[in-house]
Amino acid sequence: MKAAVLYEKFQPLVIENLELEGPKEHEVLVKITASGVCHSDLHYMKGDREHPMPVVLGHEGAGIIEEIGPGVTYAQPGDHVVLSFVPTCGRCSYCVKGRQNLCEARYQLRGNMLDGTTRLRNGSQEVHHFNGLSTFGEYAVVPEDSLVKIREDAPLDRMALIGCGVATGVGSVINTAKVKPGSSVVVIGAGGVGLNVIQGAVLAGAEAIIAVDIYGNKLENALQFGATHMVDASGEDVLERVKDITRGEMADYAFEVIGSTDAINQALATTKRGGTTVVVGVTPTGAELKIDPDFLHLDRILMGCTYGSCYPRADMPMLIDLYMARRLKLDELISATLKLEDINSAFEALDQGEVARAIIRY
Ligand code: PAD
Ligand code: ZN
Repeated sequence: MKAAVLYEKFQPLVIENLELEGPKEHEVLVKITASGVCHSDLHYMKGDREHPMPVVLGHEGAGIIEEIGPGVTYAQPGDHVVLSFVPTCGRCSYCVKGRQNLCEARYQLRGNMLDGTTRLRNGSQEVHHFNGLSTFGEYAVVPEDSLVKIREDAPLDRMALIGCGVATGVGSVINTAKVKPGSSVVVIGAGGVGLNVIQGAVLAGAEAIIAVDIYGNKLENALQFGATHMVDASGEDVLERVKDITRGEMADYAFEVIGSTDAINQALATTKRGGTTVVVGVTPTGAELKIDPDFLHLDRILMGCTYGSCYPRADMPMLIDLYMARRLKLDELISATLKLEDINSAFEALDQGEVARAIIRY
């Protein structure tokens, strides 16, 4: 099957014909229909984060089950699925206490399947999986526990976005921060995930939703997704603008959706006493955050967030129902649809701030 392989950081992806071994116990073979191009993949290409290589990246995907391995009971060939970049085992202490996004299984993957081996190879060379998914290939072998079955009338290309950007962005508002109606919310970084934080804030009934970005096109997108105010961080004083908009109080919540320690500090500074800052962006390994503890002393909360604190099998079908009921925007998120062969230009466009979300359609 055709797949995009990352051999080394700072190098473009290479389209290869890889061998994909069939599914083993509790694994399935999925025909990928579409995959979103997320900044988390780009972090590995740019060396911000390390991963065993070579690797087939891609963690925001949807598809159709082609074949099931021994012992699989959750799904059948023909089922439509969104892929979760965290497998949820249902048995570890995190899963049983409702913290499925933190499941132990996630930390067993380490670039392989859950049994510690890989199904991907290029001739004699082993190729690694990414988050147990590797959606930048025509097919993927994934753990049964990474599957989320979805309704069949939902368009499978758009469903890919549910697998990361939507679940993360909307979830960070609803599950992580639990934003209350009438709140003021600052969203720093209006990209693929940030736009979903914005629409999550709309769903939560936020009163003011202040989008902050450095590109005019991103801010225009933000308005379309429900932002009430936009702040151009390339030319405006973000703190002064938030102060004005919130009548001097500053915001109840701030979300950092870039992956920059400067932006985390900026997010913290935009919150009022008792306010909450949520770090959604993924910072480079080894980054250090410097904050004045006095600031936190005033009942401020600083939170991390992985995968929108979601339970994929409960939250993703719910998000899809909202989309089908026209209460959630997905079509507008997709600003480019490309073939796998053009994946490097999708990453360039993401890096240059030209797209909300690009998807690869197979
Ligand atoms: P993106 O590139 O689509 O969005 C980032 C946005 O930030 C862009 O619109 C940029 O223009 C904007 N930006 C850059 N610098 C600044 C600045 N100084 N001030 C204001 N805006 C700026 O990326 P994305 O939305 O795909 O991902 C965003 C981050 O979220 C990234 O770090 C990614 O790895 C992380 C992420 N986290 C999770 C999670 O589980 N926590 C999941 C998915 C993505
Ligand atoms: Zn992602």
